[in-house]
Amino acid sequence: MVDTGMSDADWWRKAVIYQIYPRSFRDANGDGIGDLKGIDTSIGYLRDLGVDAIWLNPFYPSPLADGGYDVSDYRNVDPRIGSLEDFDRLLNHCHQAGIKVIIDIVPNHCSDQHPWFRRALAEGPGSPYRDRFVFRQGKGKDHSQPPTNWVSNFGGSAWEPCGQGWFYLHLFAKEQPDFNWGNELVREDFLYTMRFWCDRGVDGFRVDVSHGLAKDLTDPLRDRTDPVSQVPQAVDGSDPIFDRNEVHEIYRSWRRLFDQYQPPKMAVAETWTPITNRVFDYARSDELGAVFDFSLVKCAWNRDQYMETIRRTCQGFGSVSSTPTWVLASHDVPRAASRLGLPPGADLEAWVSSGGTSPVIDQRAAARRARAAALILLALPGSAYVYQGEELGLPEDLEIRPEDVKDPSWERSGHRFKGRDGCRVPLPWTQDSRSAFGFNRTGRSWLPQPDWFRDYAVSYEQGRSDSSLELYRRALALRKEWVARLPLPELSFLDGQGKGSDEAMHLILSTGLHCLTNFEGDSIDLPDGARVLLRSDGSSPSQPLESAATVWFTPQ
Ligand code: TEU
Ligand code: CA
Repeated sequence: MVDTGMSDADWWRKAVIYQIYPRSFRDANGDGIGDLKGIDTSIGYLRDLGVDAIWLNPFYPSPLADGGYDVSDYRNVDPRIGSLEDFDRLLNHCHQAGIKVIIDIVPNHCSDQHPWFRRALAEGPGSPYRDRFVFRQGKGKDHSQPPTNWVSNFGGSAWEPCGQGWFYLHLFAKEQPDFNWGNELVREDFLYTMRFWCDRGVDGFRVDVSHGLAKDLTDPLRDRTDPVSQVPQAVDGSDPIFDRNEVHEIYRSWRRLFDQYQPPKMAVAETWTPITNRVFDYARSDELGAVFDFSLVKCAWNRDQYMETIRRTCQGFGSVSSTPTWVLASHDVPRAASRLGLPPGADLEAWVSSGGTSPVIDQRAAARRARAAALILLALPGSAYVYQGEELGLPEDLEIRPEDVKDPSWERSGHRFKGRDGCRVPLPWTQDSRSAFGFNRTGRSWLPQPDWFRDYAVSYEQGRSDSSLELYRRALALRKEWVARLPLPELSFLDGQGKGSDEAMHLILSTGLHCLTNFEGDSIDLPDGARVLLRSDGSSPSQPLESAATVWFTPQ
């Protein structure tokens, strides 16, 4: 074992965390829905890939109005996904394999089938259950107008009428009523829920919509200046719903709970806001400790964007003594192996909704860029999140038929936005289409898989030196020595000289690793004496670096 100078508590700071969307990972019982047993049987795959941890998207009982982010019971497993015993077994097996497990906690809203909300609706105005949510009378003489202009993230008003001139608030689908975090019972119940999972042995939490919990609910409620915008409109915490100052007090109380465990539980905030330094506040050591940085997700394949992002992110995390987190893909955004084919400034949602016809991308170029980007992601100091299927170089499925779409944004946007299903299609494990490409044995699949999934199957990529899977495996193995050897290697940029330098990004870590990317330029000669560790383009070590390729090397 290499002595990293880090305590157990810091394991996540340099970890590679593999994101599992349970319904789409692997289906053990063949009902077409991925399950915990399916994950359990794939631990060997995860270990061979070399990940340090997995993050499980919600697996709780849910009517699935939003892929499980509408939770009806926070302390249980959806029977379609497994049971608490299955969970304990999976956790145990992961730990035996040296893999940590973090789970998703969804505190901004629950399902409208959650017992509290059902009672709030059934008992009507005056019920104490109503105060756990956000009920208000509508505006206008007959109270038929929504209380404010707030808009749901999936389109339409954020207020749903529920009889007698009353409305309830839902920042997402109408089946996802928002909690009132001003209510003490809500606060206590979440602490109880997190204790429940901590005691079972989970290693940490990913906190959904972390910037939304604290709202300004003083009456009369205030309209927002730009209601459609789903990011905070103020940099001083004065937006009525997003990124308010009071939210941090909630996370300080969570940290006190997490620190009662040895090692303390980690937590990572999901905070979609434009990068102002306020994002990093969620990562303070007396709060969640980490926050996702989504800026790489937002970068087009462009050197200046990558360089600026990496600089800013490293500085931002430094300012709160946390460590950077890096994300290229998730269950919410189109897959890198397609998205990176888009020109800078392209509208992702419109492109997905056009079925990938406007604009049409060069899939080969996009795939090449995704491999080059993966080697950037995995060279960066801090923790890296890898979404399931990215290691296969899986493209976005842009051909999902309207009748198959599950994402609630499709209906709520009046069929304008197709949404996020294209990155949630069940994974291909083998080339056998009769078994849903090895997703299960029956061939059933809750989202249809396209025929071309065959070319990205695990069984096909395994052992092929030019495959994306083998690139990830080698990168993860090398990362342990060349990135994760130090708690947080220092990163600097080398100014390029000579041909190709305008389009090159040259990173150097204090471990001695050089990571050189040619974005779009002329080919670049590698420095004399460079010892090549890995190349994203599969060319032989000493060959010049063509565009859309990354090489890892050391100078001797
Ligand atoms: O996402 C929060 C969120 O704000 C996203 O809707 C985000 O703005 C969008 O996807 C960016 O493209 C989280 C979950 O990750 C998402 O899957 C859920 O739908 C949402 O919360 C509601 O729980
Ligand atoms: Ca199943």
